[in-house]
Amino acid sequence: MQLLDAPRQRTLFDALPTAVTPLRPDRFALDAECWVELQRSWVEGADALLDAAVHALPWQSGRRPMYDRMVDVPRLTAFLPVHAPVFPPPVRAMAAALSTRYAVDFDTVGANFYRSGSDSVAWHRDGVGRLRRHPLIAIVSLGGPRRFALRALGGGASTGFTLGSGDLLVMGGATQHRWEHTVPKVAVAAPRVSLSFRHGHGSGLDLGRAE
Ligand SMILES: O=C(O)CCC(=O)C(=O)O
Repeated sequence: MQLLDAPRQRTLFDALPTAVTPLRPDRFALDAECWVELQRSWVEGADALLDAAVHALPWQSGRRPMYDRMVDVPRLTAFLPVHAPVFPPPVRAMAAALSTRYAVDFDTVGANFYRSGSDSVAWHRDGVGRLRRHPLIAIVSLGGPRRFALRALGGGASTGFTLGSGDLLVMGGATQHRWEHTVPKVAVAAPRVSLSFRHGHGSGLDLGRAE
């Protein structure tokens, strides 16, 4: 689904009051080799970026098999290289700051658009975890607050955070091998977009995602 044409995209992004603040996240150990880092309000002006992203990104709606029928993937998605012209300077500034801190080249962005509380992403590990020993995944949350939960592979109790607009969450260590994450459905939620920065993909965007 392409919501707006290119000139309109530029107009929206040109006026953005969005900026990243210094990167000083807090670290939370999930176990001896898996961790999450969190920085609240890393991005200033995140709600303006939400509006621009909702209107300008090339959102796609997916379908997937479930038992004997096809169902809609419960959110819209867009996968782009970080240098795609559709992204405004603040998104490239996020990638640059993350790449400097974590010493990897965050070169792609997977965006998810949760239109309401009915949209979600099921428990999954990112496919990149199968390709790399210790992949880093940095998620910037824009818009309405949503729970981001993690649990050890195989189930059991979950932990997590409610992510607000502008918050940054980074998963690292062996998390994509040993932990799953989800954004569950809720009764009511304001629109939210997440930007997941990944490294080492170039233009290859086959991330083996669960729905
Ligand atoms: O929207 C989020 O915070 C999670 C996104 C996610 O799990 C993913 O992109 O793999």
